[in-house]
Parts: sequence; structure tokens; C-alpha cells
Amino acid sequence: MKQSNDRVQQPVELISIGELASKTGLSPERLRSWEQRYGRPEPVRLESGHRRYPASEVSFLMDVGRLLVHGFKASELLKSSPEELRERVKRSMEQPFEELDYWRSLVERFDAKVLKGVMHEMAASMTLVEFLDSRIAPFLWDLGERWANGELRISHEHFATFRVGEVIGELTPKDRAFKEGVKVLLATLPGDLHGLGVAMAEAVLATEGVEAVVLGADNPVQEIAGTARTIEATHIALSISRGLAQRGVGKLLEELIESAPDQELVLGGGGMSMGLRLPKSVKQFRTMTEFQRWLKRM
Ligand code: B12
Repeated sequence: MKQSNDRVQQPVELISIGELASKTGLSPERLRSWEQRYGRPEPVRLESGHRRYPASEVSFLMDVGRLLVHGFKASELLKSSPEELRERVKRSMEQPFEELDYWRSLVERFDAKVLKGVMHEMAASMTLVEFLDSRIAPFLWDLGERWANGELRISHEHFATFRVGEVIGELTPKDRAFKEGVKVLLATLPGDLHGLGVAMAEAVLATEGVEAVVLGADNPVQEIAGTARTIEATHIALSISRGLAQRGVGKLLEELIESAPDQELVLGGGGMSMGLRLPKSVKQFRTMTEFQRWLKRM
């Protein structure tokens, strides 16, 4: 058979906005608003009018998401090329603290005893919030990225997460007298199994002598609201993980605000930078350091 010299056109795989959202952790509302404001991600339109995106946009938008968490602006990121963003992500991942390589090797060897030992040693050399923001959060970030890249198995992630949870628990002060007039209910929203932000927030609250009732991860909205009423909480504090942003978190928060009108809402976690539109009364914190500063002024 005669071979054709015509260039073979690779078919472009197209995905829906829902798929793009769930793969990148960015909400469909945010993706549409970026298209309107900055022209990217640019969809092709089906005859029905529905948007379809080249699957190749996923990795670019995941890098945008990663850098948003680090405080970069969407307007600037969306103008950059995929190669530029990859470079920036790599730079932001480069050795956030000196001992990270050693911690990584302990996870790879499943050495819980030494891992806990070095974490406690590090924690003893700085304040609790400094330890959480500058060591534990980057360590978990690195762990998640290396799991996503296939460098680590899920068992490594589970192993490390479990030990981190234990260390945070051990560092949480148990003997502080509570301040009058403030009580915080701590939780994550339904479907969000990422509970370490809650554990970190509990540690900071305890350090500042603020009473906290902890529900941990994955709580129905009405349970959060009902418990807040029962315990007469003054605040509801939620940790919103990066993975949750696309799963209707805006609607869940609206429902919670409506169901718990007497409590002030406090939010933190990587999912915060994924484009939630929230009332001004909602307090948002990027770091435990900012959270602690606010608690001290209370
Ligand atoms: C540990 C982990 C898990 C564990 C959680 C166990 C546990 N006990 O928590 C398990 C294995 C269950 C898990 C499951 C999944 N995970 Co996961 N996970 C992680 C990992 C590595 C760490 C999460 C974490 O605890 N981070 C620490 C938090 C606290 O850090 P932070 O959000 O930056 O928060 C800082 C501030 O924002 C602030 N803060 C945080 N919370 C709060 C709260 C308050 C009140 C305040 C004031 C401040 C504050 O303080 C922190 C310190 O500076 C992340 C990687 C990452 N970078 O986050 C992936 C990650 C979140 N997971 C991811 C995924 C994909 C999943 C799964 C979907 C995997 C799967 N296919 O099953 C499931 C989803 C489960 C679910 N339904 O929720 C992705 C999400 C990708 C996306 N779409 O954006 C990530 C980003 C990994 C990755 N790089 O791809 N995961």
C-alpha cells in the first residue's frame, strides 16, 4: 500500500468544564470567570453551545492552582506560558527548608521513630505556628506533589500523614486556661477528608487559650450548624482543602451561613485560593501565623 505523505493530524482530546474542574481543583464558576476576564482557559464550543477544553489545559491550570496557593495573582499567571509556570512551580518547590530531603528519605523508609524525633526536635527550636507554616505545611505540600507525580505510593502519604497528625496532637497544649466568651467549633465540610488543617487550628487555638470543640473531617453542614448551636459556639472554623473547591463548596458555605447566623465563620486551607466568593463578614486566613495574630487581638 502506498504511504501517504500528508501530515497525520493528532486528534485533540476534549473534556467538559466539569471534568476540567474536577481534575484541576478549580471551580467551573472560576474557570468561566477567567475566560471572561482574561480569555483563558479558552474553550471550543459545541453546536449545543457547551464548552469543551483541550485535555492539555489540565496541567497548565493545575500549575495555576498551585501558584495561587502561594499568593500569585490569576491575572498574571494566566498570561504566562505553560513552560514559564512549570519553572515557577519548580522554584517554589525547591527545598523550602533545609532538612526536607532527610524527612523525605525517612518517609521513603517508613521510619516513624526517627521522623517523629526530627519533627519534635525541629518544633522545639521555633514557635508552634512557625513550625506548622514553615515546616509541616511545605512538607505536606511536597508529599502531595510527589504522590501526584507517582514518585510516592499512597502508603507513603498515609504513613506520613498519620505521624504528622500525631506530632501535632502532641504539640497541642493541654493545660491552658480558656478565655471567657469565645468558643470555636472546628470541622471540615462534607466530602473533605483532609483533617490536618483542623488539627493545626486546634493546636493554635489551644496555644492562645481559646476553647475548641473539634468535629474533625467530613461533616454534614446541618450537623455543623446544629452542634454550633448546642455548644453555643461563637465561631465556626473550617479547613477547606485544595481538592474541595470544585465540589460545590460555595453552596455548602452559603447553607452554613444561613443555618448558623449567630456564629462568625472563619476559614483556612489551600482551597481558599480557588475562587470562592464570600460575604465580607467571613474571616479568611492563609496561614496559622495570620490566624494566631488575629486570635491575640481578640
Ligand atoms: C494528607 C492528604 C490526604 C489524606 C488526608 C488525611 C488526613 N488525615 O488529613 C488522604 C489520604 C485522606 C487524602 C485523600 C485525598 N486527596 Co489528598 N492530600 C493530602 C495532602 C498531602 C496534605 C493535606 C493537608 O493536610 N495539608 C495541610 C494543610 C493544612 O495545608 P494547607 O491547606 O496549605 O493549610 C495551611 C493554611 O491554609 C492554613 N489552614 C489550613 N486549614 C486551616 C483552618 C483554619 C481554621 C485556619 C485559620 C487556617 C488553616 O494553615 C495551613 C498551614 O500553613 C495534600 C497536599 C497539599 N498540598 O495539601 C493532598 C491533596 C489535597 N489531596 C489531593 C487529592 C487528589 C486527594 C484525593 C481525591 C485522592 C484520591 N484519589 O482518593 C482524596 C480526596 C479525599 C476527600 N474526599 O477529601 C490533591 C488535591 C488536588 C486538587 N484537586 O487540587 C492534593 C493537593 C494532592 C496533590 N498534590 O494532588 N489526601
